[in-house]
Amino acid sequence: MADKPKEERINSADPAIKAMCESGNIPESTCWDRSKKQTPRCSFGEKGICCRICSMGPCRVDGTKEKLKYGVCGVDSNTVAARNFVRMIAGGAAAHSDHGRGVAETFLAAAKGEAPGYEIKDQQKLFQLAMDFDIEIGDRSIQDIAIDVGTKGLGIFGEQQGPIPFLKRAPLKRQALWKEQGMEPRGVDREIVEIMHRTHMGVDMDPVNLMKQGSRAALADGWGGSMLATELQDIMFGTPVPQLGSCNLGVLEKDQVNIVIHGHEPSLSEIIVAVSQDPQMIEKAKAKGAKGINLSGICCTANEILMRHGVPIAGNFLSQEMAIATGAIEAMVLDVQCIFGSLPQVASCYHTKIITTNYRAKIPGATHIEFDEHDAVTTAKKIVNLAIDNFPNRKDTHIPNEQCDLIGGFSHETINYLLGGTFRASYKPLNENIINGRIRGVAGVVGCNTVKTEHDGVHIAVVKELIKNDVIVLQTGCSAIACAKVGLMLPEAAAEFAGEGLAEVCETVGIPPVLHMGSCVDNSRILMAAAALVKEGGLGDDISDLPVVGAAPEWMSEKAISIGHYFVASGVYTIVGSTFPTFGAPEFTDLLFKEYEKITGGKWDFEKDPMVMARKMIDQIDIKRNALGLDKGKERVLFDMAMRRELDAV
Ligand code: NFS
Repeated sequence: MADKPKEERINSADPAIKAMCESGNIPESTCWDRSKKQTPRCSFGEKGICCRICSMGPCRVDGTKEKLKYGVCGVDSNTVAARNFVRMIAGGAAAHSDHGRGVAETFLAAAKGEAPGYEIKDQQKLFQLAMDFDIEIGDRSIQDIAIDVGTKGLGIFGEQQGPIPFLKRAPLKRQALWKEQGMEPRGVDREIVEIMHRTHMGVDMDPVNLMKQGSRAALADGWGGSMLATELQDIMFGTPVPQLGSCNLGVLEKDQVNIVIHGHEPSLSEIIVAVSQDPQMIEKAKAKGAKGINLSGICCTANEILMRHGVPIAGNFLSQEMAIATGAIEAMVLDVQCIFGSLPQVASCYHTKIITTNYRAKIPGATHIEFDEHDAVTTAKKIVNLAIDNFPNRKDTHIPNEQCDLIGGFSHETINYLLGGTFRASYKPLNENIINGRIRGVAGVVGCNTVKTEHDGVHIAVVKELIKNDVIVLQTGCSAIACAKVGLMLPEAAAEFAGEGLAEVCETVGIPPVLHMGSCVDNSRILMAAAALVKEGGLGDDISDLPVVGAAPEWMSEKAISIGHYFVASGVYTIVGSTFPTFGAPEFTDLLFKEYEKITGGKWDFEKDPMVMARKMIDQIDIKRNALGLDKGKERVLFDMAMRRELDAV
């Protein structure tokens, strides 16, 4: 046990975690404790200039020190940092895309009638995707169309030639730029393999060339693997629509069987949602002394089931160990990604069962109940039964009261409908409000939590500052959960926190100033929103013309690097906090922070201080507004009859 008082060990702005710290009910060892034990960290590793690609190393390569200027094979720090960075992109793109592939496999099995429990919920979107894929619709059956869409979708991951079909969704100018720059991706599998090849010892040593490949892989993630995951999930599970949910550890119920789903793929959790509402299961829970079954989620699986079912969110990435310390969770069900290896160890002090479900993700000490999409209901029943049977083993519980309501479910389609109306869905009102300056710009604030900054604190501070300055914020991932915990995703937040212009628009439409757009693969929804803004007109003819910026203030995962880079490669200024993995290589960092803007119109940036980060984002928005001539303000012109006639003549 650390000698500091428990409450000082944990650096979090989360109101529920603060309450737990005050009452002293926190695990013996947490990620914050382990992080402290890891200090001081190797600065070469932190700055991206440690190379362990071959066994002649590891080499610490530092251009500022004569002795360490080159690795054994002769590469310098810029090559080392570039190779490490594109490998991070490969890791992140692989995680998103393998998730997408899993969904595509379930989708195809469902279409063939081989996966009971799944169905086609959004036919409209199925038709849309069929058109994107040049699949005939005619009077063919839904099943036949779905089989073709699933087969084509699955094939895209391994597409050898490219470009992948969704690139066509980007503005024409952007497509031309990618072509000209040699950045049009083929299937994501091929792009990732090529990264691993090029970064093998003795292959690609040119940072610019390496980054071209990094861009291709990131784009294959954003406009490929991730977008496919989002689209197929929407077709199978329903495209999200706004609905009320609640968020934070207070959603756990003292007198019910608590099942927490944690991870990223919604295929199993969708079925668990249904099974946990089965009257027989509820009866069984009652027979064990509980009043019912309460389902909640952590990380992006939580975002997925919130968006589609209003299932409450228990917390984000850094809440996972704390959730177990409430003593109120019968089963924590894991699928893939962002799961702490410590969970079985933390759970061993409580009665919580840690259940892994994916063949790709097993943890020593956890119970493994493998998910099979062909028999998902059986898997889900096993899990729910195990949780119910565990209820009598519960000892003292310490559930904090803190929870907050939120509105989730703002898909790209919803924004379209909400702003334009169901029968004239359009981004026009958003564009017009950006043009007239009520809305200054749009910021995507996304990504993880990290122990290196105050948990949630940076997200909240950045987002509050942005909306105060009339920037509407689109969110996904753990960043969305951070802001939901403090009420920023409620329509009332507009009056309380937003600037006058943004508040006016939000109040007119009835939306919060901060919109929850889903999980991290759903960052593809933000790409779609950006493309729609360009298409609507009046804001330039490419994504890089838009007053749109991106940020991942508390990033930690390789997925965040892949996302960040597909935004940069799509033309968006993207800023991150906490740390940046190339600082030991100034020239390579310059390529990402400066030169890239000349190549793609987007660039990376870094800032730890949330106020400065928000200011930099607003400045970027203003630069774009000025370039579009919006700084002069659009005069309101009252059209007389002659002017109208002139318009009609055009
Ligand atoms: Ni995104 Fe979502 Fe959270 Fe970060 Fe992890 S859960 S996929 S990687 S930590 S936002």
